[in-house]
Amino acid sequence: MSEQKGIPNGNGNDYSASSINVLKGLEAVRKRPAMYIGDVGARGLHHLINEVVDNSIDEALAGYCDTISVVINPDNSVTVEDNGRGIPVDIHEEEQKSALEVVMTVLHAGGKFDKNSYKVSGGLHGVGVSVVNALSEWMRVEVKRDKKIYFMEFKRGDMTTPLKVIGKLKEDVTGTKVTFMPDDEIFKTINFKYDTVTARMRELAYLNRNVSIACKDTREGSEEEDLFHFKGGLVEFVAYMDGSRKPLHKTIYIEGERENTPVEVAFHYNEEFSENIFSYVNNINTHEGGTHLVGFKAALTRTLNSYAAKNNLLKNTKITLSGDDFREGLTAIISVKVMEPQFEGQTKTKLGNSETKSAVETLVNEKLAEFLEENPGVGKKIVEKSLRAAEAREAARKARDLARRKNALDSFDLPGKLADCSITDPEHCEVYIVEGDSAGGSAKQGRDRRFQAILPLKGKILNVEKAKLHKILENNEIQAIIAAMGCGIDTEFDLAKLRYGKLILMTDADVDGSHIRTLLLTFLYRYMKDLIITGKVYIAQPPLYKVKKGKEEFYAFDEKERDEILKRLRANQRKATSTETDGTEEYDDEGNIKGVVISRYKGLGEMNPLQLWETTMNPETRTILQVNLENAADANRLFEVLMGDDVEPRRLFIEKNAKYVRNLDI
Ligand code: 0RA
Repeated sequence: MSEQKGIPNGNGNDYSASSINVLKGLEAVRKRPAMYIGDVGARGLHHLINEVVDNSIDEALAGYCDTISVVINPDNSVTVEDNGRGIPVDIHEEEQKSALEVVMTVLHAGGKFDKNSYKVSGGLHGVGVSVVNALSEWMRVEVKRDKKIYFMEFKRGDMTTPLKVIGKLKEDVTGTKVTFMPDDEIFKTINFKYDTVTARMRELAYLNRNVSIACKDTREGSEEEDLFHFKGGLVEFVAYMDGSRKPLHKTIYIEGERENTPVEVAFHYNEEFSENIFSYVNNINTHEGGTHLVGFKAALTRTLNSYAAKNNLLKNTKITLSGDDFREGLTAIISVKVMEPQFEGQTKTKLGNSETKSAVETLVNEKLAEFLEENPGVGKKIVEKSLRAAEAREAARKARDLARRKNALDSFDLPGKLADCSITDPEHCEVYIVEGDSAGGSAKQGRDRRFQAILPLKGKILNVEKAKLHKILENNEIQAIIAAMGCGIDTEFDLAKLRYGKLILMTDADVDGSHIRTLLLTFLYRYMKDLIITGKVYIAQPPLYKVKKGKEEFYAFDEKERDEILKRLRANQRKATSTETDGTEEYDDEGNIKGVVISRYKGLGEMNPLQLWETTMNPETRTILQVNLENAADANRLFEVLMGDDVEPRRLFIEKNAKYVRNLDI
């Protein structure tokens, strides 16, 4: 997960009817980039790389490419190279231009060549390399084909060097090399983050075990490289997802094709309790699941239940095993290829194709039954684990009933310490979850009570990564959060019942604060994931420093801002002293301006209500960070690393990210 500033994405276009039809081709892309790549922030920027790589992956899926490299060059341009067939260079009949030029300059041209491929339509991916070309200050393409090296160059989508041959090859090697410089007229930032690039490349390498992907950052001072090639594919991916969680048995791997749909599934059970299923369609993570996920769950429940019955494993118990019981401690990856995927849902990441459900369901039913026959030991372990889950579920139900009787979980009975707002339309209100009673007090006094609610929390909440659901539900702080949000949790989660449009976490800018924030995020991630997926979770950014000179006060959110304020004050001072003639020494021994007091806020509680409002809560002036599920696989691992058993990976993570501490919020 990563964060983006909580300001609207895109480039502020208004879609007035008159301008829509006039624009054609790549000009349209430059006019409304957000329509093609989602936004013009960091996310959209990195999408450019993914778009080019997706084309290479398509070559790999077609069976022609097994090596891809992604290099961030010293000037921050990016080179993506593959050993596929190379983009065709012959004259394209319809357009009377070389195919290469068409692919680079006509929207969605890629698909025209190859109808039998698994292209993604509707989602963000699959818009074509021409979009990347349109949004690049320049782009150079080299194609190796017919023992020749062809070259072409573009500026902001326009061809500046027509097709030419720049070299001859002795051997019949083929491939495509694309280098592009993102256009800083379009993007808010053109600074690529190596970690964001590798997260996606690692994921692609796990999903496509025949492909090796090399990544390299060659920018001065940040040199790094990685090679991703996982011959075990999804089986290795499951292990990666699990981090230090211990599997109960060897990973089950199922592969096959039903109804023209290639299906691949890998899963195992671990000693923990959380359910971690990741589903992909054409290499795209379907956060919201869909028919492939439904098919998998149905097959799992059905096959395991009939296996348990057939082998008399439920003899001495009255318990019936539900689907949830069969998914406790399950880590699974489902990857399907769908020719014409239909995406639905809030974020267009939910697969709608009904034939995919039966494809996955039939294949998994069949192959899992076979596997269990051949591995009775594994079957027994899984059923036993599920029985324990069912018992715990029963205990959780009792705890929940108890809690409900205490009214803590009922949405109409709000927790006593919640200071609610007066407006009731969720769209227009927000809740601050605040660390500690004293900060809670300041926030209550400082807020705009019409639309801002405050929920103070006492101390730490439970680490949900390590606890069973019934224990979690007994925790007072968690009960208060659930009750205040009103939307339920887990299988009973209902976004429509959410009482606030924004959930803002406000913790101290110290180690404890960041720990509490991680605990809260872990809870939200595990039990109210849709809040994160739909972008409703934010992190408040209280200032770190106050600079005071006489009656004037300035707030700084980091060291850089603090130093800028000091510089400004110093310049003003100099101006003032040069016109005065008394020659008083205005600086102390360290060169600081006299009369300036810098204080570092240790906690939110140190700010008075007005200061808290001005710096952190006033929507007109505050900055809040939106929590995004950028890469589900890595977010999952991150929580495991931060909240799980192993100390060493946690230490390494914190060490590596120490310099970004203010952004450590996953
Ligand atoms: C159109 C047709 C063919 C391949 C490609 C495009 C292609 C595009 C990219 C972009 C990056 N790497 C790529 N590799 C291939 C089919 C070529 C044929 O039929 O020979």
